[in-house]
Amino acid sequence: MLIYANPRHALHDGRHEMFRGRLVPCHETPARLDHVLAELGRRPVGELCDAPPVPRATLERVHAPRYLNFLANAWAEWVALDPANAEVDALPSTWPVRGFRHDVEPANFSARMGLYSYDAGTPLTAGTWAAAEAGAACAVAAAQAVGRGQRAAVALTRPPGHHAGADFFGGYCFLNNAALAAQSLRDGGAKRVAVVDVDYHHGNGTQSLFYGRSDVLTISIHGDPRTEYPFFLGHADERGEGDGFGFNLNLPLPAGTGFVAWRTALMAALQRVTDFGADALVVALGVDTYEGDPISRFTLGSGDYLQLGRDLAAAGLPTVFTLEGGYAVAAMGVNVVNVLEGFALASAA
Ligand code: OKP
Ligand code: ZN
Repeated sequence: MLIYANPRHALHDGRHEMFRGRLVPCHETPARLDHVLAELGRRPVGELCDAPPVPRATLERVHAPRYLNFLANAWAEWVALDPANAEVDALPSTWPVRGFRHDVEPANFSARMGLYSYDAGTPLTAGTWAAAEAGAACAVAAAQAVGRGQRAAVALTRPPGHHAGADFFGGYCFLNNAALAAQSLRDGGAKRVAVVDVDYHHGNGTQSLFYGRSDVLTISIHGDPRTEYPFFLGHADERGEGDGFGFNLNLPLPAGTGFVAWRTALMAALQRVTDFGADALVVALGVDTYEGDPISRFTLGSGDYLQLGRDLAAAGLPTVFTLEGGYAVAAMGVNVVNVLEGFALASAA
């Protein structure tokens, strides 16, 4: 198993997210990945590798050029508004909802923050673009390694990616690493790619990117959006559109769901992957399904992640992992490495 760890992840270090009318400390912190790296030091389940830079054209396979331009320049524009902004995170506060136009890009910076986002929980900071771009490079490198014949590769990165769409950020995500991996696998010759998103939150960005396509099957197991973030997508009746009809599967589960019921959903997901005839699998790996997660409400235990790894390996496919959520920071290392170790041991057997 090859592991591409984002060397620039800590450059994205948000101070605050908006929560119930207050700015509260960010849940999505550099310490999360540091704990995974520390646990990998204790249990080296794979080989650490460096990713080459990702070409702009590769990012444009998934993301809109004007969105990429905005992200790459946003911090400089924010500080140009007022030098004092260098000490403040940029957060959006106005959004073009139903009836507003999306085709005209405003000149106003705050307006563009709103055009290219969907929540106020995702601060843009001095190092956001550098961290996200280097993370995307890890996802693409992992996909290319698998395309060359590696059984598995990991993009060990943050910020996460599965909430980011073609031209929007949100849910702590800027560039959709899982989608970039899936598209890179396709561009490398895989005919059919499946994305299985096991993060607690629905992978709305990934779903939206492939919703009209039959070559990339998207599946997400997540907290029911009637009560759980991201609220406005992720229902079971979202099955795809046009050519993509039948190639999106949502498996929402109620808050409070434990591993037995969760694993039943996982088995349904993996059966669908098999029926689809996938050549490769992308796992959007969030461990915010953990019982101790501060913002999520499933009750998986640390040992359950070993079984998740074994179950994913049993699908028998070349597999790319991208790191998504997980906010019980101290348990994060054990939980993520358990998945990878379970996978590695089962795929070697
Ligand atoms: C990202 B990932 C109000 C709640 C907003 C956003 C959760 C993003 C989860 N602050 N929470 O899927 O783990
Ligand atoms: Zn999540």
